[in-house]
This record gives sequence, structure tokens and C-alpha cells, in this order.
Amino acid sequence: MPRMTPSEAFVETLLSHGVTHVFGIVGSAYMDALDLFAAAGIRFIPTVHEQGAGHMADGYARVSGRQGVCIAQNGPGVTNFVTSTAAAFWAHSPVVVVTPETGSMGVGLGGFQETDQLPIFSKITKYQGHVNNPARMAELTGRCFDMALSERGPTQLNIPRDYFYGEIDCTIPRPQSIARGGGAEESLDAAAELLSAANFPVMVSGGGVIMSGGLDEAKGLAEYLQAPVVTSYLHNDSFPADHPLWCGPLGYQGSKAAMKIIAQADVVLALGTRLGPFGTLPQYGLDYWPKNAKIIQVDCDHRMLGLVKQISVGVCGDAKSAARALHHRLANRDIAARRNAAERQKAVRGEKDAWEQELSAWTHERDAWSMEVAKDSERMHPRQMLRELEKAMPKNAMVSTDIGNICSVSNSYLRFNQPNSMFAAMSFGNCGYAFPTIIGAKLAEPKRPAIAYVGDGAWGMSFSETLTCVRENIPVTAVVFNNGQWGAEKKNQVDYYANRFAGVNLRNPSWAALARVMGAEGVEVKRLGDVGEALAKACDAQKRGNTTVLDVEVSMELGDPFRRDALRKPQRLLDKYKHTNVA
Ligand SMILES: Cc1ncc(C[n+]2csc(CCOP(=O)(O)OP(=O)(O)O)c2C)c(N)n1
Ligand SMILES: [Mg+2]
Repeated sequence: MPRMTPSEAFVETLLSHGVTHVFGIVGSAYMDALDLFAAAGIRFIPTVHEQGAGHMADGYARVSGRQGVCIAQNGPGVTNFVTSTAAAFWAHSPVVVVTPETGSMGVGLGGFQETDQLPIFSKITKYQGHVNNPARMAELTGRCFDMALSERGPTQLNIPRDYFYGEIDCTIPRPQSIARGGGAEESLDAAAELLSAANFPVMVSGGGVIMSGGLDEAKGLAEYLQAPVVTSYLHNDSFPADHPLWCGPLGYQGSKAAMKIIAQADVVLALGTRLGPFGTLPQYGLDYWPKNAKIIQVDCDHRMLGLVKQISVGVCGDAKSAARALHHRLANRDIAARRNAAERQKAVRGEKDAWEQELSAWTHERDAWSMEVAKDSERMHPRQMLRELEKAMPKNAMVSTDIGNICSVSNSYLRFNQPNSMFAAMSFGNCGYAFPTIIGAKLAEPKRPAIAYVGDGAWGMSFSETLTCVRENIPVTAVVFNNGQWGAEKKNQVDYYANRFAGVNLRNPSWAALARVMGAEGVEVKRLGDVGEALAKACDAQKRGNTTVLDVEVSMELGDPFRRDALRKPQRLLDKYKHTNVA
């Protein structure tokens, strides 16, 4: 075993796991390791805020399928990782969060920048490695990398800051990647049985299809069964939109065609999806989940099987291997759905055409409040603007989306033909996710156009990372939907609180001018006819290394709310508040 310092063991273990980029903000706690990064060929990306670094590691991980890494100063630097780690947890992103902590001889004394760092992350990581002895630096670093990939989520590597120093004898671990099979024989047999007898099978293609690299297998199986395919909430890139069997996304602001098709299913194959509760709520007044259908759910995490929806068969396996195994089992059988494929194809075409027409005619929101605020506005209707962006979208673009009303409405207008193209803020739903995430994605895939959709409220939280783009030469495009409000929350005050607006109106600077001050390009987009060209030019500028912020002026109108399921009109009990009741 060679003799080395723990810092060397740490950096050598990063290298053996293929790390080329680390995101973070400099801190004395890990300076001894940071000092080796350049010599090791690891690029350190200094960010404006640690949350940005965490999201960048997430975007990097999501597009590359490899671990993203972030690191920060003990105490405040590390607590700034909480939101990004929770977001990565719910996006199933393999992010290794490196958290140097108070020196081992000072723990509990209330020295400088001390906080107990393991409990804070215990519920938002898949694994926590605590280096309890410097001699275990390489071992635990390696384990955090392996666990992040195998458990599909963030892991924490907690290192007392004095443990970077000294001398140890150590072997550098190699990555341990263990293939997961498609599931147990019995469950695959039972699933094949249901699928062969199905008259109207529908596939839900989820994030697991992308993460397992199983798109071809999913496509092969869907084609063999001639099963329509709907994509799970915010995984619009989990099936190619140009495929005849594609019906679009389920969930909030998703595709009515997808909802109407799955409503007719007698067997649903949920492939690589946990069928999260938010992603399967009724939408547009359609309670589409087929309650009498037999549900086959494939997920690599057994804890997700049957958790949210009642299932008939649970397959604990990798989506790609499971699709292949099912296809194999069905190959020589009499498949009911192959005999009636024509009817189903017709149904799919009909629903898709109808939805496309409806969407094209849905040029603005039609509720009374939206009509009122848009009436005398010179500003663009958000839906028309989103359609223009859709038309101008470069073929191989990567798009991240934030949390907000317009970002959510964009769900219907984001279609992809290749996987690893959409990086929405997933179930954690934090404003400020999209912009740093696309910066990380761009580093992993520098040739692909990288675009973030962000509302103006969320932009206020995240625009500072424009400096990272400029300082580090990472060219991306931010499309800021400037409607002068925290729209998604204002919508609740419109629908439930009698238009009593509290904390939702925004006075913004010129985002374009601000971008220019920071050294990026900034463009004000005021006319519908300019949207497509502005996006095309901004994507082109990425080739020359330039980041562009498009400050897109849209009207205040608002689409359906996020949480119709969770809000109620106020009914107060105290006399002094009774005037706020809403009938
Ligand atoms: C970090 C965080 N804070 C608050 C919220 C609550 N929230 C959800 S959507 C939203 C409004 C988003 O406004 P904006 O980004 O301007 O987009 P718009 O809805 O106007 O399109 C807020 C405040 C959140 N999801 N995340
Ligand atoms: Mg807004």
C-alpha cells in the first residue's frame, strides 16, 4: 500500500471514479485537498452560492449519468447545500455532497462554524459516509460514489477538517458497479401474463427508463404490444415525441391526449416510475387514472412498489432489463393487443390530433381574472410565447424548468426526441432550481444547446449564477418569463382568497440590463414575432461562449393552479377576521 496524505487519498479516489469537475465555494476546511485539484486535472467550478453548486452537480449528474460532486466550507457553506441536496434526492440524482466539518478535537466546543452536519442531511441522502479516521478517507469516499449511483440519489461524505492532514497507507478503491437485473422470474412471468391478455395496454415511461439507458428496450416493447406510451410527470424526454405511439406527459399541465388514452387502459405497464402522487392527480377536470385497470409497476427501489397506486404486479428491477425480459417472454405468445392494434392506433391519433388542435386554439387563459389583466396589456400571452419557443427549439436542446405558473404550463409545449433533455425541478419543487442546473448540464454536454426556463420571481433567487457563467465561460441561455409577479402563488389568491394579494407582486429591474452589467448578453423580448429568433440567436451565441438572458415580457394571466387538491376557501371563526371569509 502506498503512503500518502488523506488529501491525496481523497483526490485519487475522485480520479479513480472519473471525476473531472467539482462545484463549490472555496473554504479553509478543505483547502489542502483543493490545492491538489489542478495538479490532478480536476476542474473546480467556483460558484456564487453553494446552493448553485449543488444544483450544478445535480444537472451534471442528470445529463451524464455519472456522479456530480459539490463541496463547501464547514458550517454555513454546508448548510447552504440543504435545498440542493433535497432537490437532488427527489430528482434521483447521484450527487456526492462533500461536507468538511469542524475539526475532530473541537467538536462540541462551539468554536467557529460548527454544526452537527450528519442529522441535517439524514433524510435527504441515500447514504452518509463519515470519515471517523483519516485512514478511511479513500474507502469512505469510494463508498459514497458507489452508493450515489446504485441508490440513485445524493450521498454525503462528511470529513472532519483535520483529517485531510497526516500520512496514511491506503489503496485507492475502483468504482464498484453492480448490474441490476430485470426482476424476479415469478414477477416477470405474472407481468407477461397480464400483458399478453391485455386488450388496451398502455405504458407509462418514467425517469427509470432514462436512468437505465433503456429507451430502445421500452420502445421495442411498446411497439411489439402496440401500446400507447405516456410519459410520467416531468419526464417528457422518456419517450420520443416523434414516435407514433407517444401520447405526451401525464400530470400537472400535461397532455389531455395522454390522460384520455390511459383512462381507457385495461393494463398499465408503469416502467421505471414511482407513480408519485403529485404526478398522477386529476387535471383539467379529468380524473384519468384507470381505477379498474391492472397495474404492473417496475421500479428498482422495492419501497416504491405499490406505495402510491394499488398494483397487481410489482417488479423490482432495472427498467431496461425488465423491458427486455418482458419482451423476451412475450415474443412467442399470442398477444391480444397485437390483434386489435389498428383500433388503438386510431384512438391514439384521434386524441393526439384533438389535443394539438385544442392547444393551438388555446392562445390565452380564459378565466375572468386572466381576461381582465390581459385585456389592455401590450404584453404577450404566455401560451403563445411558449408555442414560439417550442417551434424555435433546437433539435438536441437540453431544457431545465423551474417552479412557477408559466414553467408549469410549458409542460404541454416541451417535446423531446432524445433522452436526457429535460431537467425540471422535480418533486421537491424549489424555485431557483432551473438556472444552476442547466449550467451543470452544459459542462457535462458542452455541445448541446442549454436553456433554462425561469419565472421572474425564481430568477431573482438564481440570477447571480450568471456570474459563474461569465467567470467560468459556461455559455447557457436563460429565458426569464417576466410577468411581474410570483404568479403561481398569486393564482391561489385569485382562486381562493378573493384577489387579496399578499406578497405576490414584483417590481423588477431590467433583467436584460442586469445581465449586461454582469458581463452576459441581455435581450428584451417584447413581441411574439421576436421570440423564436431571440432563442435561436441566444443558442447560437453559446457556440461563441456567450451566455444570454432573454427578458421576455408576458402578461399577468395565469393557468390552472398547482394545488387545487390542497387549498380551501377561508372560513374564519374569530369575529375580527370574518370579513375575510370567501363563499
Ligand atoms: C424556494 C421556494 N420558495 C417558494 C416557493 C413557493 N412558490 C411556488 S411557485 C412560486 C411562484 C413562482 O413565481 P415566478 O418564478 O415568477 O413564476 P410564475 O409563477 O410567475 O410564472 C412560489 C413563490 C417554492 N416553490 N420554492
Ligand atoms: Mg413571475
